Amino acid sequence: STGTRHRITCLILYCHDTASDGCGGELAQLRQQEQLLKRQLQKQELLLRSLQKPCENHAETVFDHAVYCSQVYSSGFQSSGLYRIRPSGSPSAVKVYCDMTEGGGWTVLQRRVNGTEAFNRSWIEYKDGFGDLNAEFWLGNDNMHFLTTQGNYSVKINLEDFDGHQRYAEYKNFQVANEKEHYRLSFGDYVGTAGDALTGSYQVPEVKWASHQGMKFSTYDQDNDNYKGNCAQEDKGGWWFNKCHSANLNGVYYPNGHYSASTDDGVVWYPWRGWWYSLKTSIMKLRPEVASSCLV
Ligand SMILES: [Ca+2]
Repeated sequence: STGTRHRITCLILYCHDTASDGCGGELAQLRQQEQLLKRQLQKQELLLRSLQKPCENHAETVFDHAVYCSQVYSSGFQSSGLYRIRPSGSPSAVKVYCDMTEGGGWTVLQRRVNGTEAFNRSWIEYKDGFGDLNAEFWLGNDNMHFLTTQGNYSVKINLEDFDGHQRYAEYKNFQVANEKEHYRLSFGDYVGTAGDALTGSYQVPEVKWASHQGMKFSTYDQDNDNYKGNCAQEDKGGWWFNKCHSANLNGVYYPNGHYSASTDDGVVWYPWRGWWYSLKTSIMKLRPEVASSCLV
């Protein structure tokens, strides 16, 4: 880098003295090279710091060059935990939990593991996010919007029941629109073992009311669903309700799985365990589609 800087200085002087043609091109090329080296140096310094202090809290470091966790991962940070990244369009850096398992580089959007956090929250709470990033939380609808509009993202949903069985559902091109559009949800093709709850296509006649494709977000204090009543109020959590749902991962946390209630208000993924079983674990996480194929 010092060599490059020296050459730039020499060229500036030379060009100034001789007013020679063709200098501009070389100068621009060198400046580009200098920027590249600076970025590489920044990455190396971050990596070095992490190696020197493996227990350092990464959440104090802003990864300015990282707009999602997979970039943190490819910079050499391969332990799951808290990081500060800066998604494009986001007015400030965002503290996120990066899940570096399953190929690494997942930005976690939602986590339910034990029911300590209440999910029956207001519009503003879902907008900004709530909970503890190391435990149960919702990352926030604004953050989800900034993250998912940066490119093509896949969402992976990891589910577990109270018998320790695990299933997953993965959707391509997962996108959350902005607040003006009520955080409307859209997603592409499904792969997985838990069943395609989001399209509601497991039973054709139900698609009309059970699909979450294109649905707006609703909370108890903002009803944007297709139901005459208020799904979010009845099901006690914010979600992309239709009339009302075939998946509601923000429902009431029941500690024993099977439950009975006046309505299907549990942590539900219908095609796997039905409406009257509330799951033990739910994790929703994002990764850019291009990176996922490169990271394997
Ligand atoms: Ca309604």
